[in-house]
Amino acid sequence: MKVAILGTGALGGVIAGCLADTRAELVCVSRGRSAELIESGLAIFTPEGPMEMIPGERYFLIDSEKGPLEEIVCGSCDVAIVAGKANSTSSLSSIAEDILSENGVAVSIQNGLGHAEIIASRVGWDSVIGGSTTHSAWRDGEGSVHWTGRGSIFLGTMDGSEPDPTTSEFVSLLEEAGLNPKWSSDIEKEIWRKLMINVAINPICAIAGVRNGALSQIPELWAQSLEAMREAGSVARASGIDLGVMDNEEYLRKVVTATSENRVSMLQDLMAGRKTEIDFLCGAVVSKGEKLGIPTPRNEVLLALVRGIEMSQHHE
Ligand code: KPL
Repeated sequence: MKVAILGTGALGGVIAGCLADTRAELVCVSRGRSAELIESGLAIFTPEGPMEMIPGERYFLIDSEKGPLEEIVCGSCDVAIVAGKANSTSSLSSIAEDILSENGVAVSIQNGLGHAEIIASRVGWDSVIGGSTTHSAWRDGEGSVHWTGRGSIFLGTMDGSEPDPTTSEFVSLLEEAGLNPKWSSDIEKEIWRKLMINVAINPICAIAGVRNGALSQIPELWAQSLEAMREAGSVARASGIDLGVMDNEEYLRKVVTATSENRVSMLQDLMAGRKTEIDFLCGAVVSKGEKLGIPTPRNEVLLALVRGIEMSQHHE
């Protein structure tokens, strides 16, 4: 099976590194300086400590800034995993369109809402599966990937149907790679559950400039997080998502405890002067809330503040 990782950053790097230990053929897509950094190999620090080095010969590297895809990879991949930042989904979807074989499937494991729709607009709904992940990772300035927490990769068809043969083989491959895949008959629920965590943790830790663990040490921050999460849950339910019985506080505490030493991805983006994923997180909650008549004042404030910080860093 040939798998393309579109956006070989922190999480994409974890996936590439784990798949490198399987029989999969790998194509890694990265951009500019990030591509240069992994040209000769990809270093991954596992959650348990030891570092694994994946030699550059183990994958076919594409620098997406260097013009059109090489003929040799066009139409050749069985799976395209969209793992880049939320803002790159459109450009990565067009690569997915070119790189996938006829029966190939594309899956987004990114944070936020709306990725499946963007990907489907390029490859068609029949070739899209939904995804979400609870693995956590960050990448340092030398391009090394630090896998900070083992989690799962949730996958599921958008209409809840059974997986096709390519998708089933892909799930087995992720299992073999130790990435702990979980098939879900309600993938939208998993995407929303992850969104609820992201709106609770990402903007607040990014604005305060603290590691995730600070949320449980500062009661005032904890209260803001829970409120942002509650609003997202109300919007999810009003959108028809069956979240089931969910104890927000218990769920948030579990994730914050497991990732207490993490600098949330939004904080890393701000520290590096990059645009954040705020529009796909609080922005998505606010706009869906507006359409459904559900007030989301906490998400509105967080959206405004993060946009303000982005502007202060001279982003257009
Ligand atoms: O998804 C994450 C992120 O940093 O974007 C969490 C789960 C909050 C871990 O830091």
